[in-house]
Amino acid sequence: MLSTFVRAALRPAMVKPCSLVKPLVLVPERCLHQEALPKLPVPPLKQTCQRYLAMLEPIVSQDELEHTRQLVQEFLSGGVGERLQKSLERRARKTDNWLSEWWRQSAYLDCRMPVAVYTSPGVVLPRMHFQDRQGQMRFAAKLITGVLEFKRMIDSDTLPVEYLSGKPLCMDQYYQILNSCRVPGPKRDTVVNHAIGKSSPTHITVVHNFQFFILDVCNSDGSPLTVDQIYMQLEKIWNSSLQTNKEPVGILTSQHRNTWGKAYNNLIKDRTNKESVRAIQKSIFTVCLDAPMPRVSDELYKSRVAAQVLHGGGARWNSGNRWFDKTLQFIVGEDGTCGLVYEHAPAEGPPIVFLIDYVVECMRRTEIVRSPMVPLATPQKLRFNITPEVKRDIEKAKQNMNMMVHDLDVNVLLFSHFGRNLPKSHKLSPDAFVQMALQLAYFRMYDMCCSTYESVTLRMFKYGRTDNIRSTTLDSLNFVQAMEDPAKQNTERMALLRKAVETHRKMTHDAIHGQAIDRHILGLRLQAIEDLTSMPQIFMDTSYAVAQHYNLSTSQVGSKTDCVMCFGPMVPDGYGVCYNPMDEHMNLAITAFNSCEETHAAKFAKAVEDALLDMQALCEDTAKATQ
Ligand code: COA
Ligand code: HC5
Repeated sequence: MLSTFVRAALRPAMVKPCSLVKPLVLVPERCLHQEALPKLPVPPLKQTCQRYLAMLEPIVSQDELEHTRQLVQEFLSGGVGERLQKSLERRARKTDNWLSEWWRQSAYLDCRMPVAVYTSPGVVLPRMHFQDRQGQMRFAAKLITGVLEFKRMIDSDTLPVEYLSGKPLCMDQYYQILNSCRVPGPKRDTVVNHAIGKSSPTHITVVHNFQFFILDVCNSDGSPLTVDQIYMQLEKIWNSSLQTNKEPVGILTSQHRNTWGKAYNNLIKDRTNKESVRAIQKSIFTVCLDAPMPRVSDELYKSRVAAQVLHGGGARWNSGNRWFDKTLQFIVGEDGTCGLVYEHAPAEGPPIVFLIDYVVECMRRTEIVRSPMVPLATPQKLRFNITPEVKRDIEKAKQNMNMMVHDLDVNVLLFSHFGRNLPKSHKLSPDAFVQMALQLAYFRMYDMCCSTYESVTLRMFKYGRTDNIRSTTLDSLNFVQAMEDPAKQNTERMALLRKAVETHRKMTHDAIHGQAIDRHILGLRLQAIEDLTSMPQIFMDTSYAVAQHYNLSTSQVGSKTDCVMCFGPMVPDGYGVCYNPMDEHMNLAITAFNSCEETHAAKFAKAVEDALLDMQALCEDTAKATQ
C-alpha cells in the first residue's frame, strides 16, 4: 500500500531563531541525505514500449493502434530505439538526474504561453474575516513573519526531511522557492535564484495599487522585523500608494513569453527600470495587497477567488498588482481574500503547500505585541519610467489579460459528503477512487474516455520532479461502461471498480519508483533531437498526438489547511482538475476555457459530484449485500 507524504512532526515554535541574512550553507546532514538519494533510473526500453501500446488501447482506434504497433516494432528491432536508449543511459551516468533539466526546459522555460493561467498554479486559503485595510495589513504582517520563520528553517537547514513509503524524498525544491524569479528570454526563459552562492537578499517586495515597494525585513543587526514593525511598514506603503491611476507595469509579466521577452528588453533599457526590476527579482518573495473585488454570493465567491489567484481578475482589478515571473506571490485582498500564485518552473505544489501549512500554523500563535519603537526608514518605492513604447506594451498586455480572464472558466467544488476516509473504509485507495470518479464523470459527459494526466512525484530520486500516471486504462473503461450499462449488477460494477483501482494503484507504485512511461518517452524524443537527423516515426503518428493531448489534466495536492488549489487546463478543449482530499471532505477546482464550446467547468463539477456520490452508493450497497 502506498502511503502519503509523511512529515516529521514539526511545530514552528521549535525552530531555533537565527539570522535571516545567513547565506545558504549545505550542512553535512543535508548533504548526506541528498547525496544518499538514488539516481532516477532509465526504465527498460521494451517495458516502456509495451506499456505505451497498452496505454493507447482505450484512447485510440483499432486501426491507429495497429499502425502504432508496427512503428513500435520497427523502433525496437531497427536499432534506433536501442541507440537512443544507450545515449539516455550514458546521460544518466554522467548527470545527477538525466531528466530534471530537460523537464524544466521543455515543460516550463521553453513554453511560450503566458505563465498566468497556463502554467502558474494558485492556492486559495480559507476566507479571512477582515473587511478593511487594518485587518488586511495585520494579516499580511503575520503572514510575512510566518514565511520568514519558514525561511529561517531553510537557511539553518532544520527543514524536516519528507518520506514517502518509508523512503526519504529529495528536498532540493524547498531551496528554490525563495529569492528566485523567472526571467523572459527570446526563445527560452531562465530562472535566477539570488540566494545561491551569494549572501541572501533581506527584502521582500510589496505591491499595492500597481506600485511596487522594497520592504527590508531585517533590522541592521540581521534580526527579522517583528509583526508590528512589518505592520507599520505596510501602513507606510499603503499611504504612499493611494493613487489608483498608476500604470500597471506588472501586467507585462502576464504576456506570451516572446512578447514579454521583447517588452522586457524595452523596459530595462532605462536604468531606473532595470534597477526596479532587479529589486523585484532579487526579493525573497512578493506580497500583493489587492483591492477588494465586487461582492458576490458565497456560492460564486469560492470560484471567483480561485480565478483571482490565477489571474487577478483583469486589468481593471488586480492583474496589474502582480509580477507573474516571481516564484512566490502571496495575495491578501482588502475583502478577506487570501492565497498565493506561484511560478512553476522551480518547484512543484507539495513544497509550496508545506510552506503554507507551516505559515498558517505560525499565524495561529502569532499575536501582535507592541515592541519598542525603533524608527525605520520608509520602504522604498520602485520607480518606473514609462516611455511611449512601454506604455504601448502595457496596453497590449492589458488587452491580452482581459481576454484570458474572459476565457477562463473556473468552478470550485467543495464536496462535503465524504473525504478520504470513505474509500479507505472500503479498502480502496482514495486517490484512485477520485481518479475513477473523474473517469466516470468524463465518460458520462462525452460518452468516451480521453488521455488523462495525473501528476506523480519522482522525489524519491535526487532532483526528481514528476512523472505521469495515465488514469485512463482498459480497466477504468470497463468500470465506467459498466456504471452506464443498466444490465449490469452492482456486484459486477464493484468488482470492476476494485480492479480499476488496483490497476491505478499499481501504476502509481511503478511511477513513484521511476518506471512510468511518459518521461522516458520524452527523454527518447529529446535524445533523438540531439543524436539523429530525422525524428523516429513513433513520435510522428496520430496515436502519439492523441496520447499527448490531455483532455483531463489532474493533480492531487493534499494540505492540512483547508485550501483550494487550482491550475488551468493543458489543452484548449480540456479540463484542469486539482483536488485536495481531506479526511471527511474534498476541495476540487475545475478549470476549462470558455472559448471551447464542448467544455463547461460547472457541468463537469456537477458530473464529478454525481460520480463520487454514485460510487459511494455502489460501495455501500455492495458492502451491505455481503454482510
Ligand atoms: N485501503 C485502505 N487505505 C488505503 C488503501 C486501501 N486499499 N490504499 C491506500 N490507502 C491509504 C494509504 O495508505 C494512505 O494512507 P495515509 O493517509 O495514512 O497516508 C492514503 O490512503 C492515501 O493513499 P492513496 O490515496 O492511495 O495515494 P496517495 O495519497 O499516496 O497519493 C499520489 C498518490 C500519486 C497523488 C502521490 O503518490 C503523489 O505523487 N503525490 C504528489 C503529486 C504531486 O506532486 N502533485 C503536484 C504536482 S505540482
Ligand atoms: C498548488 C497545487 C499545484 C499543482 C500543480 C500541478 O499539479 O502541476 C503539474 C506538475 C507536473 O509536473 O505534473 C502539472 N499540471 C498542472 C499540468 C497537472
